[in-house]
Amino acid sequence: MKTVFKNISKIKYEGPKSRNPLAFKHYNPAEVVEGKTMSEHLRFSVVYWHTFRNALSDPFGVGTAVRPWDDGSNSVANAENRARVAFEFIEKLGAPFYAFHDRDIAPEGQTLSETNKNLDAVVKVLKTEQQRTGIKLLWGTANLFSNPRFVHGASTSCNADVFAFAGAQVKKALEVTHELGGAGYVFWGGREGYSTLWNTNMKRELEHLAKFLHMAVDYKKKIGFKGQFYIEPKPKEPTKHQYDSDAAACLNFLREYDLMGHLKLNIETNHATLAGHSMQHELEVAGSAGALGSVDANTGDELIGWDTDQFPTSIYLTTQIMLTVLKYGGFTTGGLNFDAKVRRESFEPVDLFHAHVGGMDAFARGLKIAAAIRKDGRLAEFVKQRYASWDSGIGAKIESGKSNFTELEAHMLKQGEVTTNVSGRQEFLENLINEFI
Ligand code: XLS
Ligand code: NI
Ligand code: NI
Repeated sequence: MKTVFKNISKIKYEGPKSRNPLAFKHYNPAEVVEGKTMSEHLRFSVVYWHTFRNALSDPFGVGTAVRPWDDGSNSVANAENRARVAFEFIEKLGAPFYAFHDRDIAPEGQTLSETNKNLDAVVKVLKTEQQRTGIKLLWGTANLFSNPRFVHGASTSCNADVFAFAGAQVKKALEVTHELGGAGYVFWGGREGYSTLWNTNMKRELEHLAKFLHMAVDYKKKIGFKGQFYIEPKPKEPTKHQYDSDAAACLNFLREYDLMGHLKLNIETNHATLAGHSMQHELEVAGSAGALGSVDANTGDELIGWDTDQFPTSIYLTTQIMLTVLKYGGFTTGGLNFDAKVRRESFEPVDLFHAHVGGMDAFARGLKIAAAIRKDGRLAEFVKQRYASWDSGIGAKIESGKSNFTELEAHMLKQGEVTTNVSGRQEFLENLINEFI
C-alpha cells in the first residue's frame, strides 16, 4: 500500500519519561485499570470530518490545511483514496474506532440516487479497510445541515419535502452504518432549531422532529440494526436556539415523545460549556437518567464564545469526565470520540498526530487519576456521609415514601430547630482532588 505518512511510524507507548512527541507517555492500551484495559475503557475514535475534511478555514480566511494526498476535487476516486489515507492515519495512531457523516466520506451527486451510488463506492473501500486493520465504526451520522436545501432545518424544516429528503438520507445512512457494523448512530440537530420565533411554529417543529426519530427507530428495527442511537445536545450554532439544547432538554424531549428507551445521549464538552454548564454537569444529568451513551471529546476556549472544538489537554477536565464515566459503569457501545480539530495555524499533517496523541494521553491520565481517586475512597465516603441523615430516622422514612407533612411538622415541633448542618467542605475536596493530579 502507498503510504502518505512516510516519516511517521506506529505511535508507541514509551512511558512518562519519553521525550518523543510522537509517542504515548500515558496511554498504554494493554495496561489494566479497574479490571479492564485502557483501550477497552477509553474506546478512542477519530472523526472523519475534522481530521480528513476540514480545510481549516475561518470566517476571515480560506483553509490552510496542507493535505498532499487530497487532490481537492469532489471525485469519488479522491474520496476512495482519502478513505485509505484515513485508515493509515488511524492505524498508525492506534485508535480502535472512527466516526463519520455520510457526506464526509463521499461526495454528493446531481441526484439522490447518484449520491447514494457514490456512498456505496466509498463504503466498499471503508469495509475493506476495516477488515484489513480491525478498526471499527463507533458511529455513523447524516449531514443534514451543509447543503442549502437544509437552510430551514431538516426534520424541523417548514418545508415537508425537506423532511422527506432528510428521511431518505437517514435511511441510507442507517443502511451503510449497519453494513459497516457501526456500534451506534448519532442524531445531532444540525439546523434543528430557529433563528427567529417570528417565523416559527415551535410546537409543530418539535412534533416533526419526534416523528422523524420514531421513523428512524422503526427503520432500525426493520433492517435489524442493533447499534445504539444517540442524540447530541448543543444549545446554539448554527441556529440561535437548537431544540436539543442541553442534556436536560434532550431528556425532556425524549420522555415527552416516548423515545426514552430508544436513544441515549452523546455529550460533547464544548457544547456543554456553550450551554453554560460544565461537562461534568452534562454527564451527571445523562448518567443519573441512565442515558449516558458516548462522549464527543473536545474542549472550548475560555475566552472564545463559540464551538472551537479543540483537542482536550486539561487533566482536570479529563479526570472529571473519567470519574463520571466510571461512576456510571463505563462505556458499552460508546467511546471517546475526538470531535476536535487542529488550529488553523497547525496546518501540517503531523499536527493531526500531535493533536490526537495529546488527547489520548490526557484521557489516559484522567482515567488513571480517576481510578486512583476511586481506590482511595475518601471522596465517595465524604459524599456518602454527607447524606447520612437520609439513611435512617426521618430521612429514610421520607425516601421510602412513608412520610407526610403532618409527620414532618410533628418531627420539627419536637426538635424546635435544625442543629445538624455541617460544612460542604468544597475547598477541602478541591485539595483532595489535587492530591491525585
Ligand atoms: C457539531 C457537532 C457534530 C456532531 C455530528 O457541533 O458536534 O460534529 O458531533 O454531527
Ligand atoms: Ni459532536
Ligand atoms: Ni461541536
